Amino acid sequence: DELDAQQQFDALIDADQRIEPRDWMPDAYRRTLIRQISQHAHSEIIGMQPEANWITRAPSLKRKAILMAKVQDEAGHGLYLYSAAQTLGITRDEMTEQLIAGRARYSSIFNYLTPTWADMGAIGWLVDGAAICNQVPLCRASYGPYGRAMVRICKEESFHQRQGFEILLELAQGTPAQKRMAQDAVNRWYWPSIMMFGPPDDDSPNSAQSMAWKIKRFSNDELRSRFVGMLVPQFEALGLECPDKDLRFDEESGRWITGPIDWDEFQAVLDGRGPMNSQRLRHRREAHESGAWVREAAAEYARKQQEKARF
Ligand code: FAQ
Repeated sequence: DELDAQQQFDALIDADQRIEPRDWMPDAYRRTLIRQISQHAHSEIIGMQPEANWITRAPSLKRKAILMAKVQDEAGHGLYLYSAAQTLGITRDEMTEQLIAGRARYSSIFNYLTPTWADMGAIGWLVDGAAICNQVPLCRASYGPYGRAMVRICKEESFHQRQGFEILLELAQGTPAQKRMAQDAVNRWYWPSIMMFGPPDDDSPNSAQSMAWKIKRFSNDELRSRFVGMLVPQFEALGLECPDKDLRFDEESGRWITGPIDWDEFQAVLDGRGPMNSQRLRHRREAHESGAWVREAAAEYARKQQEKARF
């Protein structure tokens, strides 16, 4: 029977059909999805912090409203993704526990500082830009609930990217000091955003299997190359300089080749030694603890409603 089920699963994947929660799936497929989707959800939730840092200091009421909406969108993305992961048999409590205990991964990118307003522009342009490049192909991921969650998330990410680009454009066309601030933020976020795509292909243990299962559709390096290619004309439109002086288009492979990437820095951030790792986790833990009464009240309310419904 297991053999039959495996054949049916393989046939669905071959035919580019979707796997749904009630379908049989190999354990390793389930585990891989739980890993990727929960990491992705945690990234959205931790990813609220670098920008939330600027909500109270946004330079105008309009900017404040836009930034608040963006940070709320990220909370929403986290919730869809936790829900998608729950369809695979893990609970929200388990995932939260893994995150606040420091046992779960979330994107390296959210462990960097946001010292200036221009960082809000650089995050929107570069971080959301990288997120879109990586996530548009995930709309076709073989697991139904993940792919469907991605569709809406990508639409919102496009708006996020535009708002970041527009912040940078305004600064780049402002006073010399504002332009310097924009360039400085881009210099600090450029390389970390390049690293978001994950390790190089020959050092990416999960890629081959995830691509065979059609969870990932392109390799880390393919997506990274596509992303930097997209940035080139946008740097020009902004009138800012690309920090990668060695960036070039390779005719033969049809790919953009970046200068050397500091993979030691990437590894240090993954190991918890990035500039903001401990603060991000501490903040998440405190928020979880101070929200305990809300969870208790909600559970008690649900219990009372159920009791009422019984009579
Ligand atoms: N950071 O074998 P691979 C956003 C880990 S966007 C930390 O290549 P895989 C929007 C990887 O987990 C950010 N860890 O792994 C937003 C694995 O470790 P493990 C979130 C990383 O899974 C914008 C190991 O290295 N987006 O949140 C990173 O095939 C602004 C080996 O790597 C997603 O999660 C990294 N950058 O490929 C929100 C997208 N890269 O688990 C707020 C979905 C790799 O074996 C504000 N995820 N690792 O211990 C993916 O597409 C994939 O999981 C990759 C990694 C491409 C990230």
